[in-house]
Amino acid sequence: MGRSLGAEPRRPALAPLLLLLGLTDTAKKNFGGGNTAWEEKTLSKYESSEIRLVEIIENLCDSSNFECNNMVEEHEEHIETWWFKWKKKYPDLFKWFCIETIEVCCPAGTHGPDCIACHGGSERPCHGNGHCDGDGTRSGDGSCSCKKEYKGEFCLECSDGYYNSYRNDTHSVCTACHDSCKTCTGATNTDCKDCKEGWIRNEEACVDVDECAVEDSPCRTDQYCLNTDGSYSCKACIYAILKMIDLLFYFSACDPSCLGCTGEGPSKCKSCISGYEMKDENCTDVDECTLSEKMCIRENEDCINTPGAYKCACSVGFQDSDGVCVPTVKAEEEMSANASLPNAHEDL
Ligand SMILES: [Ca+2]
Repeated sequence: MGRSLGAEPRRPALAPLLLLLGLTDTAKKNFGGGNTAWEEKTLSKYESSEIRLVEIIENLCDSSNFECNNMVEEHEEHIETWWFKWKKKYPDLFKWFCIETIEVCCPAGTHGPDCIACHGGSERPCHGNGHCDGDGTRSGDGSCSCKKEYKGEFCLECSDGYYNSYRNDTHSVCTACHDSCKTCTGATNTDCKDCKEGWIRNEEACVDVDECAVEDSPCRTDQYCLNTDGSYSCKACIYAILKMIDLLFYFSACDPSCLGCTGEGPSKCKSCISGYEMKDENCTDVDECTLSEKMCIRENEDCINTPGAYKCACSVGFQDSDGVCVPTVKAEEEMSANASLPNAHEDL
């Protein structure tokens, strides 16, 4: 006699089972009409059928679990015995087969040849905060590998960086400390026992170290220092804006005239390299040629301002000859030509 089924709620589950039996068409026909008697008959037959047994054996292990599949294959006759003889008395196949008959498994929370309790007890091995070595098998030593928040033989204590937010004899909950604490007794930065690197203790709490506030910036001169909680970073002074709109590219940079900067962009120079001066918060080229002190002192030479510097060069019509500006050959010719002409204006 098969078990009777609660027809209504179990009906949808019948479809895949009947498919297995190759009764798809019949199933469809009968499901619509709700032929319950037919269903029950088919199902009870199926429940104790060899097809069902094969299906159970096939699904006992994960297909990728080689060891488990091997074991099942090796002990297939046991399972058959259970199916035809012990199923009613011992409905839990896993328990009957793996734990009691072939003695490969142990009940959850126990381990070793005699299935003894894991550390912390079989009810909640490792107090629920770790994994018991050999849990559910005939091997292992029952010791605990704690989750990262926990430590100790029984996973009741908190790791560094965590504190007990709840604790009694059997339960322990460890919660992360504030970012600034290496170890702590509570959740905020006033509960730190030790500060983490990058943080320093003032009277009551661990506070961020401002690495950028020091005279000597930890960054290169073409970078500025950006303080962050627990650390700092060095950012490039130069910044670029790439605009793909209208295929225009804008490139803007903290000018090479910057000697260190306090932020991104050309207006954030700390000071200027020589040849530049700070004007309206920008490093601007100094026009040496307009300074009251004359830069180019030779005769017949001009001062030419350049970005960050200046040049002295012979005036038009003159050329450099051993450090002296002398009239060019062409100019000389013109001059002599002029000299040889009768002076038309002399009489005026
Ligand atoms: Ca910092």
